[in-house]
Amino acid sequence: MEAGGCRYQFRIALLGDAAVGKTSLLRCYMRGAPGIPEPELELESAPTVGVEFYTRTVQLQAGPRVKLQLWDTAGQERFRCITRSFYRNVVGVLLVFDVTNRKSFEHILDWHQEVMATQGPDKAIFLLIGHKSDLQSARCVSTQEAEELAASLGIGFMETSAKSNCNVDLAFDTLANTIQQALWQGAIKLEEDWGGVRLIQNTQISRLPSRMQHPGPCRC
Ligand SMILES: Nc1nc2c(ncn2[C@@H]2O[C@H](COP(=O)(O)OP(=O)(O)OP(=O)(O)O)[C@@H](O)[C@H]2O)c(=O)[nH]1
Ligand SMILES: [Mg+2]
Repeated sequence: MEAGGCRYQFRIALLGDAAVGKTSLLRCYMRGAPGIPEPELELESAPTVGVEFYTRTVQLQAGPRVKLQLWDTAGQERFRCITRSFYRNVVGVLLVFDVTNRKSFEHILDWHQEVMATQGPDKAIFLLIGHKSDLQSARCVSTQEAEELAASLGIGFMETSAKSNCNVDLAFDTLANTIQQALWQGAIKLEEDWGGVRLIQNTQISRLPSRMQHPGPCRC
């Protein structure tokens, strides 16, 4: 994947209803980043305002390292005009619902449709996430029906928990590896006016995660 001293950056967004656990999932993933001390995991309790982003560099299965730029979006409707403006420039989307919240599952089609309408077909790679899998007794969406929804959309599915740190790294790794494969197979192409996949200089790759609120246009 390296070419002339450059590497790739994949821009990935987490989308889904308010309080499904997007921020907790992402912070749990960031705890595993190299060079970051692992504090006690505290699940997020404050709603996200607008959009926040994080970065983490990962080693993909086929060998290359890529920088993941991870966009955590607010699920609340009142921030939708902000979050919508980011859909076009992502290559990967984690579509997150809460396995104990039926409505959040039913809204997944809307989230998927919104991104597709912005991007056109075949641009973004999606992964459906059934989150809070630790809450088995409160579950109201079965694994089977979520698998069926994912199959009908032609996307992958995984269940995660930030509380028990279950499948968190696997979810992000799976999405990143799928993007990389699509890039190699030519299903996704680099385009100058599209921020989903970008070539970046080696010197710009930071192994430390960063975080910023309301970043505006990003030029990495
Ligand atoms: N049991 C359990 N609770 C979780 C898990 N992940 C998040 N939560 C709880 O779910 C609630 C919402 O979590 P957030 O991460 O803020 O949800 P969000 O999707 O980012 O919400 P918005 O930013 O408003 O869109 C909080 O009370 C968390 O503590 C999990 O894996 N298991
Ligand atoms: Mg949040």
